[in-house]
Amino acid sequence: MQLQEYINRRLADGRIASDVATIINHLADAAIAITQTIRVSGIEKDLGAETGAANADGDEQKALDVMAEEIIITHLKNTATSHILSEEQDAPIATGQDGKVMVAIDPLDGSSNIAVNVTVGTIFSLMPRQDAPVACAGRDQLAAGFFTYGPQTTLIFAFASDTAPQCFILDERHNQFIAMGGAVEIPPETKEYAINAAYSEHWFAPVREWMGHVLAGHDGAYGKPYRMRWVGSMVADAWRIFQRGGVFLYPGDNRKGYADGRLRLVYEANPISFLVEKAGGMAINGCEDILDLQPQSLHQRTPVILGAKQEITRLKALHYQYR
Ligand code: AHM
Ligand code: MG
Repeated sequence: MQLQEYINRRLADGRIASDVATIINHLADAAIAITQTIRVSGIEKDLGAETGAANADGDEQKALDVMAEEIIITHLKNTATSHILSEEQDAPIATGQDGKVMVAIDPLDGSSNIAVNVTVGTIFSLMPRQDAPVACAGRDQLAAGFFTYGPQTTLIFAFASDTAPQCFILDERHNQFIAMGGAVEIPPETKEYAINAAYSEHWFAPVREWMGHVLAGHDGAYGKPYRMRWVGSMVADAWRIFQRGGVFLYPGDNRKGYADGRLRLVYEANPISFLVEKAGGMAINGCEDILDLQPQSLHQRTPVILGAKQEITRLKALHYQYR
């Protein structure tokens, strides 16, 4: 089934509003344009080249960060999007449309992987328009999802009324997203984890203790050996978890400026946590569910610990223990 038909069916059964449907369709068109940019422009241009500018979080902007953001803004301008909140911008972009929806985007997640031809992606979150463009709590998102640009371009998203996310794959012969079969469900148990262990000397006690049990394998408290995977693009690590389970951690640590980790609540943690809960997993910052956090600022960071229920329950208990 094509994405368009899938969305039309949702519209027909009254489960989504037409402005939300249009925005998802335009985001899909933007992702097709970004895919083409990656496939073709990369031949003549270094997509991973630094532009010399930095984004709102102080990260160096790459050529593709800027191109992806421009493409998305162009595609959203003629929808019911009142404001675009971009990870790359200090302030919300008013589109001039009198719409009821705000869209938060991480135009290109995994920027550091552009130069090495590793999967990157676009994350999006649709929120009800607020008087001032302040982001809502994750639980109040209208829809959320992400695209990955890897060997294949894929999409996973869910509307608020959905009980599970739906996955699509881009047929590049016809520029159509086609639904992938099967329910997206994160199994409660796993033997696979993703964390950047290079920061282990800086971790706080709960993550340290959990990792100790994990690394002890058969002899550890969890009694099984684990595998480790870390792509360095959250979208790629998350996509893997939606396909075959696992857990992902970007916890806070005691490096300067990393008490709340690296990932942004509004642009990264909320949309992916929204999908994780719908897929039967859990997403926490330590003691709280990410979706319950009330954003205090657009660029605030949050520790992110998500995926298989059994492991996240263990991690939550450890965070309570050391609180
Ligand atoms: P970005 O949006 O600027 O690409 O940053 C977010 C990325 C995530 O995709 C990834 O999980 C993380 O940063 C990797 O950070 P680190 O290099 O510290 O492991
Ligand atoms: Mg990102």
